[in-house]
Amino acid sequence: MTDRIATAPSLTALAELSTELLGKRSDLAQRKARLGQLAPDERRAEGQKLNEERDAIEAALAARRAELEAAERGARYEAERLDLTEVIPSMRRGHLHLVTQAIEELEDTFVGMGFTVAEGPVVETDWYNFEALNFPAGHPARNMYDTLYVDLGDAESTLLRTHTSPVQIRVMENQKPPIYSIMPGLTHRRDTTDASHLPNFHQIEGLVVDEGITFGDLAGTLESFTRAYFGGDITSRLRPSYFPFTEPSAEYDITCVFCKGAGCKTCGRTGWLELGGCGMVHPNVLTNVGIDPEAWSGFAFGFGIERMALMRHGIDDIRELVTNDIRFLEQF
Ligand code: FA5
Repeated sequence: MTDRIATAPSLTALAELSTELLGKRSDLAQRKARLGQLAPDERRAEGQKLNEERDAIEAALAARRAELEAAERGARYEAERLDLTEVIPSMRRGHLHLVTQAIEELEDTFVGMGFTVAEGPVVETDWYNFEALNFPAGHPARNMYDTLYVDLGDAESTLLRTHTSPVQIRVMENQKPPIYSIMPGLTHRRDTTDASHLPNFHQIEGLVVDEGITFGDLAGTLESFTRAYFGGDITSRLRPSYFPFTEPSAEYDITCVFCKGAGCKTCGRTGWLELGGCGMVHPNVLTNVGIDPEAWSGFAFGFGIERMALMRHGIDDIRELVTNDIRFLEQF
């Protein structure tokens, strides 16, 4: 009997056992009911025995109840325990996107070379994006830009700027030379996405207008920039090209960062990678903004920021920059 009490697994089981052993239908209760039928001597003896048995059962129940209650309390304390020494890691902070980092680093590099930073609108008029830059209506060079037009005003009068060169015009309208400015920002073209093209990308424009500026100043500035931004083992070269707003015009190439000039698949075995265009500001452009081309001369350049970020970090697919896979972004 007392064994069953001592091994009762829970307080509920113990309560059931207590009813079974002491309740109205228990053996004890039935024996008590039969006491009246016994002779007086037997009744006393049996009565005493019943009392002793009941006391023993109650004592065993009380002992087991105390044990079970203590165990239950212990389990609850354990479950509710607060570990005040636990170190909760602080909230994980994100960081700037690789393209934003590139914009900031480019700005820092050029500011360190004496340039100021200017900005212009992303939605532009035909005048700023083309006309003032010496692309008259119907000029074939307009086809170099797969333009996205905005449904506003006359047909094809408002557009998403295809390059940052319109900001050159805005800077020259607002400021007299000498001008040493860079103009980073978002640009759009109806280009199909592939490993080196996005329809939405960033460019950084550069503009210098001062007395006696020559092509040598352009080449020297770009070479200094190349070494400052890409590091000492990367150099630059200029190749003849054409833009309506610069004359002469050139393409700006840097040593292929993947093969260091030896020639590989990415650079088409040439050892060079093209980053953007540049040239001497065309006299017509200076005239369009009221600057006398006989008194002032200047150079301009415009580079793709995503492509520079790819080259700086040796990434071979521009789409990585917009897929936003956290495992990629966390590396930079
Ligand atoms: C221009 O946009 C001229 N405005 C550059 C310029 C400025 C020339 C000042 C002379 C003076 P281009 O179309 O080549 O040129 O574009 C310049 C750079 O932008 C390219 O070399 C490339 O790095 C980047 N770029 C162009 N299209 C894309 C694109 N779809 N996706 C990513 N980058 C692009």
